[in-house]
Amino acid sequence: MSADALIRPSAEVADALARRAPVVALESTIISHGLPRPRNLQVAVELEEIVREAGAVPATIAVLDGVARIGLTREELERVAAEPDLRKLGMRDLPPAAALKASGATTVSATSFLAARAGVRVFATGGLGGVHRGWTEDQDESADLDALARTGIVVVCAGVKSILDVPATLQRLETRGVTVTGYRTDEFPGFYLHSSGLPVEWRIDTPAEAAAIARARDALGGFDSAIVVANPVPKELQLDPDLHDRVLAQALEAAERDGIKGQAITPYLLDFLVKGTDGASLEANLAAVRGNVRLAAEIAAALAEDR
Ligand code: PSU
Ligand code: MN
Repeated sequence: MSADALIRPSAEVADALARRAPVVALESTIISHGLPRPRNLQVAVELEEIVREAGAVPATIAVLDGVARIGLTREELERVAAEPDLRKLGMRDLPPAAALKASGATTVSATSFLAARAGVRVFATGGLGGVHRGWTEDQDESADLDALARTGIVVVCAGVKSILDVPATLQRLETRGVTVTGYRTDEFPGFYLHSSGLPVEWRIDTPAEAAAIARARDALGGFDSAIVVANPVPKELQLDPDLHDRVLAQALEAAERDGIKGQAITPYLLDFLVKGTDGASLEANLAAVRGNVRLAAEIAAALAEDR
């Protein structure tokens, strides 16, 4: 088995990579597990369009029948959006998925790993996974953090999901050597919220600066870690902070009562928030993702310039 047999870029993505044209990786777990149907398919298509409008090639990543696909056709996107019980694949799930010819949506950890292996340098998502509240008991820390600590990619996100223990997550990112920057902000974004209220040490104001940081990392050598570009949802599109805090408290209580743990907890909490806010959290989530995808395309273009 060779990597070429297991990681397959679409013809369009392969061509763009060969021409050194800008490519943006997109994850599929947000489609399959993070958003309600049938809106999820619409969003998946819309995100690819945003990348194209900004002059880059989208590469939505998923594993289909054991092969990691870098760039999906419309039919394949439909499959990811519609298939019930599609697996959620983190980085550690990639070997069994490949060997057993399974299919699944890829999380931030698996998507960044596969994107980097395929030569894609920029990746956009909503909010990163991280350290869960109650981590002292459950030790639940998303594999996203470890993957980002050893994958040389630029990941554009609206911070980490606000369902998490955000200060603990930022601490882990520091410990694991992941570079964190705030895009046009001095405060770390709060996913559904414009700000988490926590400071971010490096502020950048242009896609060119993000690209320059990635180049500097590569030039220094020895770094195989991600650069996080934390891009806040615009204030006018954020979820109402009071509503956020109230419904999140209910969601955490319900998860505890229902004994939800492990891989199921993130989709459970996100879904609870969508229902408990009458869809307002979904709109804020989508606004954040759209902005991240657009910015990722601009950074990919800036990185492509000097080649
Ligand atoms: N961003 C979103 N919605 C999501 C996710 C990210 O706006 O659903 C997904 C990502 O795939 C991320 C995953 O990797 O949630 C984290 O899951 P866990 O906490 O189980 O590691
Ligand atoms: Mn987890």
